[in-house]
This record gives sequence, C-alpha cells and structure tokens, in this order.
Amino acid sequence: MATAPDTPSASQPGDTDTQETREWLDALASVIGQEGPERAHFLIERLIDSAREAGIDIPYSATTAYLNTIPVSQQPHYPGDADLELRIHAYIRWNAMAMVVRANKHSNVGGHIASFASAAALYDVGFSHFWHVPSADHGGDLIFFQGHSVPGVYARAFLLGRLTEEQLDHFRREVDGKGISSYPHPWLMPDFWQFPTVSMGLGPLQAIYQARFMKYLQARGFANNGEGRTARKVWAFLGDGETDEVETLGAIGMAAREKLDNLIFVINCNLQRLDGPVRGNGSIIQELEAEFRGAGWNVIKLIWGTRWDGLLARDTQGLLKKRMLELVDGDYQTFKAKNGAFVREHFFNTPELRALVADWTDDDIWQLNRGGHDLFKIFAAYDAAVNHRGRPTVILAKTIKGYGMGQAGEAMNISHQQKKMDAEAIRRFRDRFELPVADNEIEELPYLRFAEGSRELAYLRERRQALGGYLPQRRRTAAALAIPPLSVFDSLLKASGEGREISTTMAVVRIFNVLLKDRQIRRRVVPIVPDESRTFGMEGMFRQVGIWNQEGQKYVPEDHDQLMFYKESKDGQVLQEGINEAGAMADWIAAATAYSVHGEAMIPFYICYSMFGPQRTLDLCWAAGDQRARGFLIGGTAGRTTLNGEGLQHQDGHSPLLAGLIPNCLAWDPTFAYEVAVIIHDGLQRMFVEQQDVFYYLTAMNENYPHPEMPAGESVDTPADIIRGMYLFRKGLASDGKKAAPRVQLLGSGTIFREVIAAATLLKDDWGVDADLWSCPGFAQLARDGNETQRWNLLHPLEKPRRSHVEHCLDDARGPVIAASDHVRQFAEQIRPFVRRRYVTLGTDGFGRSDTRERLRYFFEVDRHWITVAALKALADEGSLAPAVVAEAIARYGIASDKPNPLSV
Ligand SMILES: Cc1ncc(C[n+]2csc(CCOP(=O)(O)OP(=O)(O)O)c2C)c(N)n1
Ligand SMILES: [Mg+2]
Repeated sequence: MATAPDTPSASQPGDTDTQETREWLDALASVIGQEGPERAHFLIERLIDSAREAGIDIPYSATTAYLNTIPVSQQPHYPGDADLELRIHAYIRWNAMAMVVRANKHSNVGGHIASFASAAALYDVGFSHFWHVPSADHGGDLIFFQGHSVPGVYARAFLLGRLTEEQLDHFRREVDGKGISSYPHPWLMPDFWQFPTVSMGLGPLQAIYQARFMKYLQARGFANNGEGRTARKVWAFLGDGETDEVETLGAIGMAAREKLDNLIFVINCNLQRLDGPVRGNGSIIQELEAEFRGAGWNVIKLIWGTRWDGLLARDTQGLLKKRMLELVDGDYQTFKAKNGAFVREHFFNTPELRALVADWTDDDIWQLNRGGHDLFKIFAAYDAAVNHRGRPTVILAKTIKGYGMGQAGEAMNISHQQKKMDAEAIRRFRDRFELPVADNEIEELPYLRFAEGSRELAYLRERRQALGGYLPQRRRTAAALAIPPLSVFDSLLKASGEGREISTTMAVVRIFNVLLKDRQIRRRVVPIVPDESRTFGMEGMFRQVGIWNQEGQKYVPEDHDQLMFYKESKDGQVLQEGINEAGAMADWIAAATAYSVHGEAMIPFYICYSMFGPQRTLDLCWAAGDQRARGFLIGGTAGRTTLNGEGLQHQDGHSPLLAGLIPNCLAWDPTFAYEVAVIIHDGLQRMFVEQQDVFYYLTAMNENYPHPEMPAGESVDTPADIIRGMYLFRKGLASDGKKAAPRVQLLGSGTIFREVIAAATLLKDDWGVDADLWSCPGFAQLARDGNETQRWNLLHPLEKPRRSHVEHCLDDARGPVIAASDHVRQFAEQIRPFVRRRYVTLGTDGFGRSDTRERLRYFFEVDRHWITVAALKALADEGSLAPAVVAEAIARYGIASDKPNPLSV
C-alpha cells in the first residue's frame, strides 16, 4: 500500500473556495493512502470522463509539475555502499578529465570533458547496479553509450585494469595501434565497443530497433530474454541536444506501439548542446516529457537531488513548485554558472521564497543538487524503469554540463569544446572531489588508481562480477552456419529457357525461396521490407513465412481467401517496417549484428527501393560498417533508365557507388541470374562460415529478359571471376589469327550490359568491328583490387610487379575499352587507373525523368547506338578508323549532334 502523501496546499492562485479544494485534496490523499495510486488514478480518470460528458472542456495536458516523478516516499533503499561509490566516482571523473587534458597538452586531437562530467553518476549507477553482460544466467543488456562521454567509460576500464596508462595516453591516437578511439567504434575496438553512437540520432534509433529485434529473437526461439526486473534491457544514453535530431524521436511511437518495456532511454538534460542552451527560452525536460508521454512512454523525470527534498517539504504553499516551473532553461543554466548568492537573489526572488532559505548559507544553497548527479535519485529512477511493464521508459535526468569544471566550463556556453583546464581549475577540481593529488603533481595530472587490495577496487570488481563481468565487451563471432553449396541455386545457374524472361529482382526472390526452404538456415533468414514487397514481387513470402507481429493477427485480412494473403503472426519471419527506410535499416543492423550482440548469426536481407537506400540512409550504412554488420542489402528497382516511368526522385543511378564507399561493404551490380546466385552464395560463405566482417549491397533491377547459362570452360572459373568483379562473357566473333579487324573491349554491368551485348552485334554487323564482351558485376571490387595491387607494387619496387584483375583481363586484349552501366559515369570510372589503354565510360549522369526505357537510354546516351558510336570514336581516335565512319554512324542511328548534355537538363 502506498504511503499517503501530505496533502498539498490548497491555496493556489485563482482558488475561490479553499475549503472545498482542501476537502477534495484530502479525499484524494486518503484514497492514495488507503487504496493505492492505481485506484486514485482510476477515480481521477472517471472524474475527467464525467466532466467531459457534462460538456466541460478539459484541455489535455501533456506535462506534469517540474518535480521528480518518483516522490521521496516511493524511493527504494539504496543497495550500494554510497560512500565507496562516491570515491570511485571521483576517481573516474578525475581520470576522464586527465586523459583529455593530457591528450591535448601536446597534440590537437581534441576530446570532451564536460559531457561525461555531467553524466558520470548516471553511468556509475548503471555499471554498479544494473547492467549485465552475457553470462550463463543472463543474455546481457545492451548499452548505447553517448559517443562523446567515452572518456568516462575508459576511465572506469582503467581502474579495473582493462586499459593501461599507455592506452589512456593514446586516447584519440590510434594510428600506431596503441590508442583508444575517440568514440565507440567497434571497428577499431572490436572486443570493447558494441554500438557506434556518435552520429547523433542514430544511437537512439538503433536502440529502439535493437530492443524490438530482441523480442523478435525471443519470439522465434533464438534468445531467452528473461523475466521481471533482471530481464534483458536496452539502455540508450543520449544528450538533450541530440533530441533535436529527427532520428532520435522519429521512432518513439513505434517503441510504444510495440510495448518495448525492454527499452530505457536516459536523456542527460544538462540543458546545453554544443553552442549554447538546448531550449534557452523553454524547458527541454517539459518538452520531452510531452513528446514521450504523447507517444505512450513511461516518463520518469529526475530533476532534483536529495538536498531539495527538505526544502520541497517545507514548501507548503506550492511556491517553490511554481517558481521551478516558471523559469526557463536559460535561467537554470545561468544559475549554475554563478554561485549561491546569485541563486538566492534570482531563484528565491520573492520574500516568501527567500524565507524558505532564510536560515541557509549561500553555500547550502549552492549545494542544492540536480537529480542526475544524485546516486539515490538515479537508482530510484532506474529501479522504476526496470520494473516497468508494457511500455518503454524514458528518464529525463537534469544535470549540469561540465559539472566540477568550475570556471573552466561549468554550465558555460563554451563548456562542450573545453579540452584544456589550467592548474587553478584542476586544483579546484581536485579539492571538490577530494582527490589524493599533491599540489606539485597538479601540472602532470597523474592518473589515479586504487591499490590492489583496497576496498574500492574490491568493490568495483565485486559489483561487476555480480552482473556477469566487465562492460563494455563485444563478441566477435558466433557459431558458423552450414551454408548449402552453390548448386542449390542450380536453376539460376542454367539458362532461363525459351520465353522465360525474368528480372534480377525475380532472381533474388528465387534465391530467397531456396534459402527459406533450406533446412539448415531457413529459420535464420530475416527478410526486411519497408512496404515494398509487392514492388519486388515478394508478397508470396507473407503467406509462406508470415509477417512477424507480437500481437499475431487480430483481424481477418481482406485477402484471406487468396493464396498469398497478408498473414501476420506471432512467429512470423518477415519484418515489415512500413514506409520507413531508416527504421528498416536500423532493423537490418540489429539482425546483422545479432551474431555479436546475441551470439546467434542471422541472415538479414533488407530489400529497399534503391533510390531510398544508401542515398537516404548512408549514415546508418556507415554505422553498420563500423559495427561489423553482416548481411545483405538489396537495392531494388535500381538503375536510372531501368526503372523508367517513375521520374526524377525515384531513378537511382548511384546507389552502388555510394555503398562502395563503405570500406567493408561489397557493392555489386549484376546482370544475370547466375551472377546474383554466385554473389549471394559468396556472401553467405564469407559472412556466415568464414565470419568475415563484410556486408553486401546488390542492385536488383526490374527489367525482364532471358538469362543465359553461366559461361564455363576448362580454363575459366566464372564464379571466382564474378567475385573478382569481371569475367569474359563472350569472346569477339572474329578469331584473332585472321587479318585483324578493328577490335574493342566492351564492359558493362546491370541491365545496360545487355545494351553492350547488342552494341557488339551492331559493331560487327554494321561496321566490321570485333568486340570482346566483359561482364563487370563488381566495378567497386575491381577498383579495390587495382588499388591494392598498385599499392603493393609501390611498396615493392624491386619485385616482379603484380597485376590487378583488370590488368589481367585487359592487358593482353586488343583495342580501346568502352564501359557502360545504368549508373553515373563515375561508377565505371573507378577502374580507369588499371585500364592501361584508351578507356571511354558511358553513364547516366543527370536527373532522371519518365519515359520508355528506349527513350531514356537514348537520352542518357547509354543505349546500344551510343555504345557503338563511342566504340567507333575510340577506334578513330586511335587511328584505326576514319573519323568519317563515326559521323556516318551518328547519322545512321539518328543521334542528334546538338542534343543537350543530359547532365544539364
Ligand atoms: C549528426 C551529428 N551532428 C553533429 C555532431 C557534433 N556534435 C557532437 S556533440 C554535439 C552536441 C551534443 O549536445 P547534447 O546532445 O546535448 O550532448 P551533451 O554533450 O550536452 O551531453 C554535437 C553538435 C554529431 N556528433 N553528430
Ligand atoms: Mg546536452
């Protein structure tokens, strides 16, 4: 039973009958005391309902008073040794500050002191009392650390002996291999960090999807997330400024709808961002309360520290509460940049308020602390959060930016950037946290450690042992999967057959179908779609494996009598994200890192509309690379002219180029079904058997055409060459031994490779030119291989030079090289340094527009005629043909010489 609160004062401005008000309040207090808060809530709701029924307009209020959500009466007992924790806490603060200041004494590598300084206690309580790592009894909590607060995380790891002094001294100096990274980067610290967070907004977004994916894994039998207070949780730490990012708040509605009670956001409301206050003229805490309450979250405001409790209890008139609410954040910040006398004068600004602190010294007033710095209040908030059921929780913790930095940056607008502190500021810092640093050591800023055998060190270790071990920590591998041989895709390796025209998108779908039938891996395939299944012809999967929904399907789907009806189920496999590419990408990341986060390798395929793929979510793709995601991204409807009717904002001519910029992403642009099969099979092998930290981006196009059988021969290994990025599709018709006809090398990828093939025929038939045809599904891989080879040759000048795959293919061939794709020129340009002869590239630079494929390919100058003309011109430039032949071809194919450049129109 809840404790009855003291009846608050009835006398408020506008109260015309204080006696009546008191009776009502007394009644409420007695219900709370006798029957508990739930009953009180029920009665209030009933009152509001009947008032509305009586026609009284009761405006919705999304906010509550500017007070802690958890009253003192409901604060649990603190289970830790607070004195010991405060000492540990002070050491961590010191070391975090010292590593940044030391790093910046002799270098310009930067770093942040003020953010962790404001968040230190928020982390400490989590580390000491809440966060589990994977162990025999627990699957592990997921912690998204705020990116620029990492000095504090390193400082704690140092105290525990997980990092050395040398490593701290190499904070942000990673090139020589001793350093530790500026922000959480699994790529650079693969045993330590799990989640890259510092691109603001991506951490919270990913945390939401990780929380949901955790539930998906449990629903599908891959994880046991536990029950009750210690059930697995996702904790996301973020800044109040970070909530300006649309990604931060964009998915909070989903989190509530999906009842993610395994998700806790801790928003460090230090009221400042980089330049200045987050909401100088308003209140970020109240604003966020409204946003999250409106979205259906459990909101816990953690505003005031323990030292306010007594004062608030004295405030029988409600004046303090009123004053707290009327101040704006700009004021609150200013108070903490000043001193106790200033606060007395400006906060306690009426005779009544001043009377409340009449017997307090300025120092007492200055000691009034904020909730986010108070272990007891933080514990209470976290405890409530982990016990909450049915909704995600957000904790809005009020803190001071640069807490402890004094005149070097406490609550000052410059605090975010402050990475230096002078001796005087450091001395004050030492005094404030009572640290054992002698005056003559101040300059050298020694790192502090607890001695072996000390109570503090024993406590630090014991707390972590109780929660499973050290944190952060990251798993690098999971059990390898049994991937079927390439021959399971046999039907795709063979010719599609007379009259059987398919697109590469359909080839991808067939591959899914094969994988979804494979006994060994079918349950691990995670198809993810942002409301585009039908676009890609994948609606069959709805029925086959079902769409995952925690609620199952509470309605009869409209199309229930059809074969491929819209089936949602509790153990469905497809993740249908709705029109939400950023969310789908975050979902894919969750699945693609499951091998590490949950020790279960999943095989995610995210099928997106390629224009809304990397172009829209490249930062998330980058974060995926950082966290060593493994899986497939399929850019459907790719190609500037292949998706022909959709116009400028849909036609993608650059997604594989963008994806290929990510170092561990392999980007592909296949033409034929067997290429798709070989590439996906290679990915399965590399990612899920060899456990390489790579991911694959494949374009899939929606033009139907017949597919040939994969070329084979004694001396060729086509699958290996496809993976190298380029293979001989067909040798030119004339044999080289004859009187040499002019010859060209034609390269291409995606659907435009078929125009390239047609151009070879035109060259032969119309102009007597022979052409060798090279399919290049992996321009990006060719470029990487070329660069690597060149680099090796640079560094080994005395050894026999190596040849890149492009050189291997083309060096002994004859004639100029012409390449075309349905992407921008830059795509094929990537291999120019390795083409050691005349090289001409065609591409679809410019804004897309709607028309027939034929007209668009003419417009973008990538159709068979343009390719033919380009080849003839290259031959003319080499003196192998008369320029008049080129002119004749231009005339014969009806190409307008005054046609504007597609880039310009
Ligand atoms: C997408 C993105 N934009 C900008 C930045 C640069 N940046 C780093 S921290 C910061 C201010 C953060 O303020 P807040 O979220 O309130 O965190 P605090 O340091 O106050 O805890 C900015 C703008 C970034 N890291 N990511
Ligand atoms: Mg902030």
